[in-house]
Amino acid sequence: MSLFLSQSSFSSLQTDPGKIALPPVEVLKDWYRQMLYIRRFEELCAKIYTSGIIRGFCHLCIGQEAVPVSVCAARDPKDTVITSYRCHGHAITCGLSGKEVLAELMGRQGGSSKGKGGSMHIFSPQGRFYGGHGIVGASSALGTGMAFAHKYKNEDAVCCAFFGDGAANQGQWFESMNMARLWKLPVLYIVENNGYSMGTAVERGCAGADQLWRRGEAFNIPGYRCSGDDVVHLYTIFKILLQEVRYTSCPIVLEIDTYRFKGHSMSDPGHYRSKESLEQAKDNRDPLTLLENRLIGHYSVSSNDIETVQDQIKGEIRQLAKDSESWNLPDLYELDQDVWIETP
Ligand SMILES: Cc1ncc(C[n+]2csc(CCOP(=O)(O)OP(=O)(O)O)c2C)c(N)n1
Ligand SMILES: [Mg+2]
Repeated sequence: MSLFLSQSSFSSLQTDPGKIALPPVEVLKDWYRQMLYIRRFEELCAKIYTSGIIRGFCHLCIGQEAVPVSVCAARDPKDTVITSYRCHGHAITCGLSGKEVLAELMGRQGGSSKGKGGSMHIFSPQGRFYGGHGIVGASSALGTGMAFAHKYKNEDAVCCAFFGDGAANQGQWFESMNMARLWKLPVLYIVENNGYSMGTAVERGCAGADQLWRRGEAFNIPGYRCSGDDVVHLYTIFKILLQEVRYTSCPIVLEIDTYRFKGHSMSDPGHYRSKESLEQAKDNRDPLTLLENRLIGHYSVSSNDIETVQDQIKGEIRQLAKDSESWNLPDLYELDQDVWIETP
């Protein structure tokens, strides 16, 4: 295994996946199903939020669905995932059900954190998913600690630590990179560059905005950049980079160029970007449309087949919405459970 993949090999990988065998059409259809589920699920979250039943924060990943689906398709089951508050997609692809995520958002029993954490605190130790964190950049430092644990316990696992372009300015990431390279920790740092940190465009908030992938260079950490719209393309990249991190036990930075179609959170009116630029992105960069076209164009999947998947998901989400009306609030005794209370 190389230490490390050269930029030219990486670039050729982007046009020709080479040694990574592409999965069969049934697997690609399943990725389509997963991305569509996340999209419809989050549209439901938006609706329930607007009705006042989901309180607090709610950050949607609509437009970025290819990222969580591809990483979970490419990872080894023992690899861990940690991310920011924009976490519903990652939670679902790591194995949490729609009910466990939605009930958490609604503060109901059956939520992954017993309905006491909300949208930003979703966990699944069984799915090797460690949140869901509201502190910008926290996932870079916590992910480094998780990679330390993997190495210390000889688990042969890689930690996939996701965070945003805004978080890439956080000092804790730089301290983490120093330790990760020094101690040779198996962590893949993934900057999900969706163009904005709240309402601040990446060019306005980040020095060297077009080179976030190079921010590890001072620590001798290699970095790569790729587009995040095509789930198949992203899968091949995750496969290769996870292998590299696993066999070299050294960190790597991957910057993914993606785009969110909704506001930063539900309360964002989105005045910082024009309607035209948003519509253009929806027309040209939608991961669902890209995969749909690939399935129809290259794999001879019929439009009827696609419609069947769409109808199934619609039915599942409709049922979830109906079920959610009967979910109960946590019992009162839960109030002081799982909470650290200092006694004198
Ligand atoms: C340490 C810290 N500083 C500021 C905030 C407020 N804040 C919440 S989200 C956000 C923007 C982060 O943007 P980015 O990292 O690009 O992630 P995105 O929301 O685009 O996924 C900020 C500044 C916070 N939660 N934590
Ligand atoms: Mg961002």
